[in-house]
Amino acid sequence: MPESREPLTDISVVELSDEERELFRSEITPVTANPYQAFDPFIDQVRERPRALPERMRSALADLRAARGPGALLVRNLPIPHDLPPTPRRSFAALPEIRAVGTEAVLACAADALGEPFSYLEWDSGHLVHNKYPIQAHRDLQFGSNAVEFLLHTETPFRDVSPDYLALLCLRADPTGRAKTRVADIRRVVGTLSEAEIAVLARPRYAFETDNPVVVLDGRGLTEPQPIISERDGTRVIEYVGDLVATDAESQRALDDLGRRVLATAVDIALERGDLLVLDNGRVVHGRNAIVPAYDGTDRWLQRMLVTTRLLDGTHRAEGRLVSDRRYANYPTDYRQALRQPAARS
Ligand SMILES: O=C(O)CCC(=O)C(=O)O
Ligand SMILES: [Fe+2]
Repeated sequence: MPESREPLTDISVVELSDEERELFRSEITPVTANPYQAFDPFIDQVRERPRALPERMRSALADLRAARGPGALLVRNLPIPHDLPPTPRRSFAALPEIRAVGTEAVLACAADALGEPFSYLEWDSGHLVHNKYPIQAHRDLQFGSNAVEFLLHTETPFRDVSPDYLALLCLRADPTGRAKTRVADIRRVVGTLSEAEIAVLARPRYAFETDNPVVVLDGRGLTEPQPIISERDGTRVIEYVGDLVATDAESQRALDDLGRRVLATAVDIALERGDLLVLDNGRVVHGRNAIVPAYDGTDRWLQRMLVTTRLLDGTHRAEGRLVSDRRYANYPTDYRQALRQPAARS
C-alpha cells in the first residue's frame, strides 16, 4: 500500500492593512536607543509603547504562545524603512559603525510579547538582534549566512536554555526569488511514531561531527551524544537537526526515517520585505533551500531574535540576557570562527 502523505505543516497568516502598518511605524518611531550598544535601554523604550503592536498581531502572538493553532505564524506588511541601506557583505559586528536599521523595534515588540529576548554570549558579538544575510566566507557552512541548503533544524538545540520561540523579520527579499524558508511541524510527526520508534529516538545516540570532539567513535570525532526526544518538567522535548548522525545502525535508521517524514511535511515560504515569521521552536523545525547570492548589497536580509519563556535567573544568567553556550567549545573550528569572528574583508 502506498504510504499516505503526512498532513502538511499549518501556518497562521496575519496580513496587516496599510493603515495598521503606518500606525505601527509611527508608534515605534520614538524608539531611538541602539540595541547593539546596550539592549536594556532599547527594550525599555519598546516597553514604554505597549500599544504599538497592532492588536491583530498581539492576539496571533498570544495564540502562538498558548499553543492554540499552528506552531508557525507569518505576519505580513510590517513597516520597513524606505531608506534601507545596502545589505552588508561582512558580519554585522565587523561593520565600522553599528547603527540600528530601524526595524529592530518592530521585531522586539513581537519578541517581547512572547517572552524574554535572549541570546548567547559567544554569538554575534553578544548582539540580541542577529542580522542574517549571505556572507561569502560562510557559503558552505550550516549557518544562516550560508548559500548551500540550510538543513531543517531546531534552533540551538541541546542547550540548558534553548529558544522557545524565534522571530525572523525580512528586511529585504531575495532578489532572485529563489530563497524559501522551510518549516515543518516535527511535533506532529513525532505524534505519529510508534512507542518503539520513540524509544529509539529517546536514547542519547545523536551527535554532530566535529574536529573538536567530546568522543571519537570509529575514527569519527563527535559532540556529546544526545537524545532527539527527551522530557523536561514532564513535557516532551524534541530537538532535531538535519546533519545529526547516530552512533549505531538502529539509531541511524530511526534518524533517517524521522528526517524523511519531517521533510515530507515541510512547507516553503518565500519571505517578502515586511514579513515576520514567528516559530514555536518546540513544535516546528525550520531551514532554507540553497540560494545564489550576489554579495553586492542587494542580497536577502533577515533580522532575528530568540525568546525564552523561562526566567533568566541566577542559574542560567551569565551577563544579563546573554547565556553562555556551553556547547561552543565542541563546534567545528570553521563554524566557531564564523560565529565569533567577523568574516574577512572582501
Ligand atoms: O534563512 C532562513 O530563512 C532561515 C534562517 C534561520 O534558520 C535562522 O536565522 O535561524
Ligand atoms: Fe535557524
